[in-house]
Amino acid sequence: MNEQQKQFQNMVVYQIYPRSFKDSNGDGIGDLNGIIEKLDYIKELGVNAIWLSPCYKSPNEDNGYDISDYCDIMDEFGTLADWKRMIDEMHKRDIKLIMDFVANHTSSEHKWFKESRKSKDNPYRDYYYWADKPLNDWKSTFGGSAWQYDEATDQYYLHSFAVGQPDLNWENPKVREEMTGVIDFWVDLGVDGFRCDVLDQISKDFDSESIGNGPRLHEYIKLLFGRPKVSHIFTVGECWGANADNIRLLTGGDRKELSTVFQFDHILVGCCNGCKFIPQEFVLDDVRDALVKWQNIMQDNDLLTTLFFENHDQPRSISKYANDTDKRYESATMLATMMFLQKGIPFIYQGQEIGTANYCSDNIGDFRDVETINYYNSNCKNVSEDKLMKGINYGSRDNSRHPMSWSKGLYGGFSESEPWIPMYNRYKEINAEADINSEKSVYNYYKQLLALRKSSDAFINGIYENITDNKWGAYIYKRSLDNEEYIVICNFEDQNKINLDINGEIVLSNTNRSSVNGIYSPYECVVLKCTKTEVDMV
Ligand code: TEU
Ligand code: CA
Repeated sequence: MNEQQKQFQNMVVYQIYPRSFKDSNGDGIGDLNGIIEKLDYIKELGVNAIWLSPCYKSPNEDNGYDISDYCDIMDEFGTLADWKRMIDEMHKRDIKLIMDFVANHTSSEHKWFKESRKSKDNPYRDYYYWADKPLNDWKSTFGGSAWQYDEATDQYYLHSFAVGQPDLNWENPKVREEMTGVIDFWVDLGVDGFRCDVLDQISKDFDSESIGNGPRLHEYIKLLFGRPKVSHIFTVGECWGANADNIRLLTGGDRKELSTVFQFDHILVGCCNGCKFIPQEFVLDDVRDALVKWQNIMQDNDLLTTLFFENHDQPRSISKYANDTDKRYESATMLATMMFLQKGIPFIYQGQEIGTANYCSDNIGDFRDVETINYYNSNCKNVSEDKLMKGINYGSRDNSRHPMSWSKGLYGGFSESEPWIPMYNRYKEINAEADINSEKSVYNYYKQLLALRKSSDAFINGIYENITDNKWGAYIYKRSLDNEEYIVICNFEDQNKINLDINGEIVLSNTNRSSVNGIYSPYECVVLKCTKTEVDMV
């Protein structure tokens, strides 16, 4: 880690999916002024940075991840003037703004692509990949071939995602220049960092089986972020292809590439062959093992890592990993404790802090996500409706995209008119107002948890050590620095007997536990500040 990465360890990030966060003008769509209204709510939680999913001009085939103008704001979200007020209001509260940077593809409505598709000799032709025939059998993440036939010039173009998201050709120096220009545009306006969408896909090897990790990846990343002008910003790469071998190249303190990346091994647990719509039996021990593995890799290599369970592409964590009914509070608080006291930067996704669960519907008409709808359409002939909808309810990205529920009022206080996607179906029971005023408040627990994390450098700079040993059904780890030592004990679903030979003081618990030893109830967790740590488990 370089000095800057060490500083970034103090960040706590809250992700906003603007379309579904807060509508300020009653059109059923969240917007930038809505975000401003809720900054105090976010600040109060103990957050000091916001990752904003794309808010640029877009026809919304993929809710803003298909950008038609990188340097302007989506009409439905507001104006550049609104955006400037928003970043000012954030900075006033010492909250950093991390924008989403989509470098791999544009919208097919972007002027570059509109030009590009016109003729083979158009000056923008080489901004994208065109070929007489598909160059390989790559599949689009959203189903079907990644090559789309285009009549105008009788050629195919590459799209790793939706048909309306053509991949940019980074081999073209003009593309590289345009994209560094985009970064500079926002940095000049005061942006503090970028979350970089599928960044490891920008360099391609057409002979390889996978779309990512091409031969010029590091050169391109360095070009974007290794420049002195942007050396102060925070960058986190969405790099599905990051592994133990290349992680140091991407995030090493001397590399001038990324501050950090997201790790997905724990997210892929429970997905059959990586498919989010096909549930696979798992136990939380599998999730723990994935976390332990990456905590160790990152610590051993002195790299900065990220900590998250949720984002706008994933189902709600309590529904997938724990219990979203009678143990909802315990599940939400235990998962948070397990994740966010590890070493790395916490990322909280809107609604997670009030224990929001998955959305359930047996009607495909209630879904909006292009990935979900494509999956439904390509499987509805072969798979029974019941089974298909079960899979969709399990894994759909729309699980996390329903409007944030602020109150039990009309449309959950999100909007005064019908939202663009059905209102979250449990909003009367699960909403910010009810949660904050409840005795078992997930939000208030998050506040305590983040305050605890901030109170001791042991949680930030300290050493991480997994001490679960051979015990199943639990995750027990230690964070220590100099003379300070904390033990985090998270129990999974069963009644579990845990005995530790430790003297200490309970500094956080999601029950009213008075002794660290003994039987743990389902999803119970405890943080102990201790003096002696000889662990002896029964
Ligand atoms: O996602 C990339 C990606 O491959 C997955 O996270 C994807 O969401 C898919 O569901 C995997 O099954 C990023 C963005 O986070 C996502 O929202 C965009 O749709 C995608 O890139 C294209 O920009
Ligand atoms: Ca609106």
